[in-house]
Amino acid sequence: LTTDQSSGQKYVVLKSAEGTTAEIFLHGAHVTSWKTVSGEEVLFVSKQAVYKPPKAIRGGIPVCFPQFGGFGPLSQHGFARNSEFAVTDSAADSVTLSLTPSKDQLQLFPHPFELKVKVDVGNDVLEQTLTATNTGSKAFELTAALHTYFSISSIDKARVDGLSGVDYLDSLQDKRRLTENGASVRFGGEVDRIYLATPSRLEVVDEGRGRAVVVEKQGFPDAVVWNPWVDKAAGMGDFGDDEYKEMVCLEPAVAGSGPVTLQPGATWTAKQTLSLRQL
Ligand code: TA6
Repeated sequence: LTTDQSSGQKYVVLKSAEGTTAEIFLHGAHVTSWKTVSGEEVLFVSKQAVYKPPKAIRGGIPVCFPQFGGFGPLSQHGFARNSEFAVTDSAADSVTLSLTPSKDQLQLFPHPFELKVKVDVGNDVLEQTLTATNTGSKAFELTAALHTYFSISSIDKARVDGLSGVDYLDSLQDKRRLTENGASVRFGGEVDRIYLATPSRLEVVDEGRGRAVVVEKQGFPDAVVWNPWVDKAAGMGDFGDDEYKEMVCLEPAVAGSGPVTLQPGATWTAKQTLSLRQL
């Protein structure tokens, strides 16, 4: 465990045999860095990010649980991303973090659970697995997402591939349902869409860097695509006015397709595997 000097928060550093590294803060079980073997940072974190409660770290991979967005009774994106996790297992290239809701959180969400977040690094690969167990006596519904911020050379050179022909809910049009008719999703303004029942393999392509991040997901039927653009960027205190030009969010999610119902004693698991492909 390492302590971040400026925030005093603890984080874990992972390193694969080949030299791929990752950093995960106990606050929110939040991945804040994934660097390739050659030392290139793949994720985006705002220079104005706040690394401690009550803020979720602006960037990296916020764990949205037990709720994504407004899809449930809690405040935006649930409380896991603002909670301190415990390390329950660790190795040089792998860590498992665990959260059980506090008394206060159980006031808000009266369903006991255990959430495990496991992060593994391999040769230019990052794998992240969520496992939630209903430890209570009543079934409950959950929505979730891995709200991943990818670093991009410049937003006009970014695109998301794999969503052509897929329906989405447009959060900028009151969740109106539309169909993606472009070969790729590009960014010429604010984009905030929940793609439904999506393919398991998507790509965030950076034409400026000549490479794509391949996102392979299991257990997440939906995928959220987000760029705040100028006005929303200006409205976020923990995000630079120009930082929308250097990031794209692609978020494997359980959201618009409907919640998961977790029976007492049952376990839900979902994962994303991130890897790189040269163009
Ligand atoms: O990524 C989709 C989204 O729900 C957007 O609507 C925007 O609110 C974004 O998440 C960031 O949310 P946050 O609560 O982290 O500021």
